[in-house]
Amino acid sequence: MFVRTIDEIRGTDREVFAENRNWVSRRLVLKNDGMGFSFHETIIFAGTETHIWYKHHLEAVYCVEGEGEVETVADGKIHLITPGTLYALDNHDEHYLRARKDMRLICVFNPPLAGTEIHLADGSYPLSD
Ligand code: 9YT
Repeated sequence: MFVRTIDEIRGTDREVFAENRNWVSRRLVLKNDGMGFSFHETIIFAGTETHIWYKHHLEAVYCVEGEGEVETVADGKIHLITPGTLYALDNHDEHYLRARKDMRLICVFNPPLAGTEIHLADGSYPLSD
């Protein structure tokens, strides 16, 4: 087994900032850990809107702090995100993520991220191989 803390990850290549500084992702479990998923703590900064469309990944997102909303593009539905709420992108759903307060989110990706991915212009991450 292994044990890791967020504090160990700060300032390493497992800490990735969005190019537009909308969020920071601290990646506790990655592909080369061999778990079959990756596991991240992501802070979405207050006042930001991020277009996301994971065409190659499934993602589950669990809010532990803060407040925001997610809007699915296909139907325009807006879901409030507060601590204790999980949303699952089980259909590669294109969406907008907006934070009213800094949101602390626990995110799980299948397939796992390799580590250094940043969002492409279309809101996706590339497949790592
Ligand atoms: C919720 C979400 O997908 N935010 C973007 C960053 C992503 N969670 C990541 O790379 O950790």
